[in-house]
Amino acid sequence: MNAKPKIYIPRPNFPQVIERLQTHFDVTHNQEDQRVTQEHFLAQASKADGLLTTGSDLIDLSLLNACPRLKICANMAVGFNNFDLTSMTQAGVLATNTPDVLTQTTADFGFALLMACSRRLVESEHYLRDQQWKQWRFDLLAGQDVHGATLGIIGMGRIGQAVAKRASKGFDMNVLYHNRSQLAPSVESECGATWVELAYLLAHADHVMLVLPYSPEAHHMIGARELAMMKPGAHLINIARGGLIDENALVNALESGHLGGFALDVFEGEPTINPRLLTQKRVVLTPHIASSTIATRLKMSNLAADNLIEFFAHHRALTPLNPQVLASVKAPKHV
Ligand code: 8YV
Repeated sequence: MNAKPKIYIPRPNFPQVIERLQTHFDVTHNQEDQRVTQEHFLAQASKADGLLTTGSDLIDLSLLNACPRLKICANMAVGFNNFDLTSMTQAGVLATNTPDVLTQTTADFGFALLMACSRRLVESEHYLRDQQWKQWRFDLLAGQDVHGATLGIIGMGRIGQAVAKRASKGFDMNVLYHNRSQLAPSVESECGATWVELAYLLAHADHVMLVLPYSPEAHHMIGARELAMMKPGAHLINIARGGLIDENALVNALESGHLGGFALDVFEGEPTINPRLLTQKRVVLTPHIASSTIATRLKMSNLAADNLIEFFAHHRALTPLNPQVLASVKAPKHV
């Protein structure tokens, strides 16, 4: 009888999912709320047949070279910019992600950030807790309306579309979007959204939300130039990836009074935060939790686990990113 395949899970995960994986695999996992060192990660990964990764576990050529027995990386994330997909495909390593299951939860959170920053929710709460509230004032912590305003969505995949529906149907917003490809007219009308050039979107939106995947080409796609093109007083919300925004230019745009505020769930060097962000008032900063409800994170975890189980049992996957690997390599021996 073949030994069970070895799976390494470098970050805490649902005990019930780990138990499920343990019935199929020899599992090594880290349940500490402390990121393992890169040396430890490499040492464990090099002994593994499969990894259950998160969006911040880098799978690049040097890791692949150090891990010749690795056959699959199941990302517990829809985004996969942590994967060097070309090198993984060349090395015959299957990559999978967790699309769909997090769409609505993530769109809810994008909306929560939009509401929170345009209505100065966090700042108001601090004001009250700091006992600064003296009396009713006509302009006390006055914000910007969300209903009826123009929302510009950059990136119009599943999550962007879910945000657009909330905005157009629930908040009567005028929704503009920019995406590499224009959606089919039927989908556009379902979302109540209109495709425009990026420059037009930046110049006309009261609130701009980033919902596009990160790629090196999109690095700092929102920099000083783009921020200057935004409407005075506009808000910027990022639920995609930190590297899309030049954070120093963003703080400059707020400090100059040009931007009304911003809300970020993702950061360029996360979990390390640019200290200039932390001193700003009209901002909302959250620790990459847009998909974090127990129900949704459990679905993500189970989908990643299902990809591992299906791969080792039947040489297939539910949500493969490089399915050509399945066609070109031999079935794993551990069936
Ligand atoms: C993940 C995300 O929680 O799915 C994504 O791409 O950004 C989040 O939902 C995060 O990447 C950890 O894997």
